[in-house]
Amino acid sequence: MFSLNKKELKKPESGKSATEQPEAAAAKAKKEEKDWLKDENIMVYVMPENFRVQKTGGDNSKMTGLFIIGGGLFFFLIASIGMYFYLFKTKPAPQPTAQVEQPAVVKKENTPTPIATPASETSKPAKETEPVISTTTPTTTPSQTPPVAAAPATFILGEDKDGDGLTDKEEAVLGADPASRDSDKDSYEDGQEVLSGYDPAQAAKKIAENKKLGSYDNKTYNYNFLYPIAWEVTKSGGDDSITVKSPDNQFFQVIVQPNPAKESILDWYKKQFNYQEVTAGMNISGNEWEGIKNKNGSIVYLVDKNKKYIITLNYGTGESAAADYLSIFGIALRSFAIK
Ligand SMILES: [Ca+2]
Ligand SMILES: [Ca+2]
Repeated sequence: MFSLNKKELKKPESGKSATEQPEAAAAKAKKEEKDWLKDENIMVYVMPENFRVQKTGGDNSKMTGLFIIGGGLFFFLIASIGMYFYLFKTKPAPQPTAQVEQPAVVKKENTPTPIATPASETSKPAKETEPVISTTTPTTTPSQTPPVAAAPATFILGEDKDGDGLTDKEEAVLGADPASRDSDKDSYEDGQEVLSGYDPAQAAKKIAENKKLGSYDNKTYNYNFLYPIAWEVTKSGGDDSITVKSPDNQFFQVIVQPNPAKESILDWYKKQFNYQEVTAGMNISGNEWEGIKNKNGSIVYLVDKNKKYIITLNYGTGESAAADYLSIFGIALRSFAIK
């Protein structure tokens, strides 16, 4: 490019000095060329530089302004982000705390669960009022599960004039003396004799020998127990459910139901009544059976040795407010035997 320019610029010069000596002309041309080159260099070099300086100078001030604006914007942006994080990031922070409060609400729901534990403690009174087989209808058809109803935690015992542990009515049933604590004069009190398996009406005789008691035998389920022979025995639903009723409509019931899972009486009882604990005093055992009794001894759930059946024995006072035959029920229970 330069060489082309040189040639182009050289031509008019050489044209002008066509009359001059070729050498001098050449030298002059060379000098001119140099000058021109100088000029050209200056021109070429300086002009853009000035240009650039001016431009860059203008750009600098512009850039500074822009930089200030940009910086301001940047600062504003940072400040905005800061504000955002302060306002909204601290807000989501309360949100987690609100979520922490939600578990606190769950804790509040858990506090009802402790309330539910008092509720299970309120089921303790239900534990006191143990499920009882209906006391008013002794002739109900037996179902798989014995019909249950609330029973008083403690019975009001019938009158016991001589205070020997047997009610006047029980003494009458057994042929003992309601006015004597030791009816057969063998030095043992009537109530104690019954509890020990002895006849309070006959000295040195077992309770099974009492003339007013007989054995009820259930052929289907192979169990037997002592009961007052003067009382009426009725069956309802075959041999599954039998009722032994006193003349004044108090009664015992013996209800048999299958135990397909072959559960122990403890497992069955817990499942049946949702009881968390069975205290040692509730355990009872007899001839070929294990059972659980309620507090006042008016209900016993028992299982036979082979865990084939669950048998429920219960005593109901019927329409009577007083329990006149709890010791007679005790005789039946203690004598209850599975063959
Ligand atoms: Ca008595
Ligand atoms: Ca005696």
